[in-house]
Amino acid sequence: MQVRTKDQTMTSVAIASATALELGETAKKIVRGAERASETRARARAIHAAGGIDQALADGTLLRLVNVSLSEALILGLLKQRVSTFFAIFGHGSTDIANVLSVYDEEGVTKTINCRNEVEMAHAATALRWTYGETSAVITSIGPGALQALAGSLAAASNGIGVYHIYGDETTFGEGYNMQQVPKPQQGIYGRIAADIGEAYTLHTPEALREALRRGACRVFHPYKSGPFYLMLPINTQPQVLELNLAALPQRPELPALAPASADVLDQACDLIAAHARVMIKAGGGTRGHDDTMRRLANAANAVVVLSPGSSGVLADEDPRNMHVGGSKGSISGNYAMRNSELVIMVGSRAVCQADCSGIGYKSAKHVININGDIADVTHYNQTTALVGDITAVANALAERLEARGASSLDAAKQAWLQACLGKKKEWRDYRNARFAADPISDDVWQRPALGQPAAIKVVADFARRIGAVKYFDAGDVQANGFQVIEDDRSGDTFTETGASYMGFAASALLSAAAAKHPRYAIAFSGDGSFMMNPQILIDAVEHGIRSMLVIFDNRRMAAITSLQLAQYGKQFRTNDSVAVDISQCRAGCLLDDERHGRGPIEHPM
Ligand SMILES: Cc1ncc(C[n+]2csc(CCOP(=O)(O)OP(=O)(O)O)c2C)c(N)n1
Ligand SMILES: [Mg+2]
Repeated sequence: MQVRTKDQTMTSVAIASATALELGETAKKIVRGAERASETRARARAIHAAGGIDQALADGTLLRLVNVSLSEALILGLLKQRVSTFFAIFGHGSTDIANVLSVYDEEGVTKTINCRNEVEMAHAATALRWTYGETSAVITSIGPGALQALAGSLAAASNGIGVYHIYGDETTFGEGYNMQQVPKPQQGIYGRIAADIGEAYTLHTPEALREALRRGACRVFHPYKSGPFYLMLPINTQPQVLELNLAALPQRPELPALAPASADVLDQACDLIAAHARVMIKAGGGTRGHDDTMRRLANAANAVVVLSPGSSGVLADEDPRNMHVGGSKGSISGNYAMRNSELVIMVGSRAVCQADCSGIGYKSAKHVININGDIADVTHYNQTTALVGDITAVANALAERLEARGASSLDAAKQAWLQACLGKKKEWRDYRNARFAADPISDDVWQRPALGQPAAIKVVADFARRIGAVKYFDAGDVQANGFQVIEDDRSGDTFTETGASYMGFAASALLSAAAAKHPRYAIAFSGDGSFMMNPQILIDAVEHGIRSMLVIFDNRRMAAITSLQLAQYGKQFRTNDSVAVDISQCRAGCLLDDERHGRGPIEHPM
């Protein structure tokens, strides 16, 4: 038997009383936690019942002054900007915000979509805004999850798509580098990396939320230069309670369309158009959605139009003024127009690879008229008449003045230019048709005849057109062949991620349908290499009941790079696969999903 010393006894008593005290504290915390949870639920119910946070504030069911955790305040702030969809993979860096979302989801105010890969969900959020105009937020943990989402957000940054990214972050206590921090004695490294890709704000203090969301709104809802905004959410500040005036949370900015205040610059542009016979319009990615105005401007200026991969459909495929895409992977007609035009009207284009870095474009150009909202982009070329502002506002004003002027002395020469371009368009058509009609070629990999990729893409693109499906294109040859093959009659039917050319975008983009209010039937066009980057969609599609199609153009190699290697160095190196994968077996997941939702199997085009 062991006899206790006095010290030991005292220690035990001390421990016993401390434990009793702690238990009391814990009990109080539990009661406070329960109270807070029920207040959270009451707020969520009020918002749901009123049909939105502004309505609940207006009818008084939601108090203006509330005491809430930073995590809940952030959700309320995003709701104020009409952001209620979250693509999430939670971790120890984001369980507090997850806990709040669980209540708001249950009350039908938010929708949180759990995903299997952060790159995939970043793409889904990008596709949601791009396709449907619906803004969402991506939520990750700290460290690897955040870095994966950050990598994926390059697609949003490159294509100018507004998305919120919320990452768990290191505590503001500065305890030294913890697990999943970058192991260096330096502050806020993740926030700094994110700020280099877009704009970032670290919520070091709960009260800073208002400023963070004001900056976020300006970036995410910027009228022509939107992009990802990163909110770094330290683990320790998430549960901190702040007093918040809900009415003061920044709203989504509503900005009027801008155009030059003086008509002089428009008259200068009209004079230039009248004085040149060979006029072309370069319709960049920014012209998406400005279809009517661009068609009007093309007619008024008696010009031909060269498209970017991102602006397919801005002019209808058959429109005689549509010369299709130009650049290094451009069309015969698009490149002819780019090489021979004397006056270039740039619209919503930032003059990158498919615009002119290929060296194909603008060898004969004497002057540029540039329509763009961004001062750096609008002044990209020398000899520019800069029409700064919103595309529809500016292009309509220009078209109106051109229409009022009527006939130009160069009309016959302008007509001859149009006819020359049309001749090239016919050449391009014939060139494409020959490839569409070509017999299957014998294929070493498959050991049997196989359809060439342009012909195969055409089959699927025609099917998409017939059923009105939205098309997503992945990187590689599939992408380049894709934007040469498709024949859209309006913008918004094709999304080809040419900004970053991120392998895995197309398959991941299908996940956007899980969040969209009115999802369209979607088809992802992916190469085998691209699909292997993000196969998670096969499970996420089943989990979230997505009805869509993933078509894999399987040449068992990363062909775009193989052909570059062959062209540059005469031999391929490590860009082909030796593993035979029967990708068709993956369809089981989709069929299972169809059965689960009581729908018939999807028509299969190939
Ligand atoms: C995530 C990512 N990694 C690497 C690249 C570089 N890259 C561009 S296209 C390509 C090959 C694409 O192969 P696949 O999807 O099979 O299409 P294919 O060219 O064979 O039609 C690669 C490796 C990229 N764009 N994105
Ligand atoms: Mg391939």
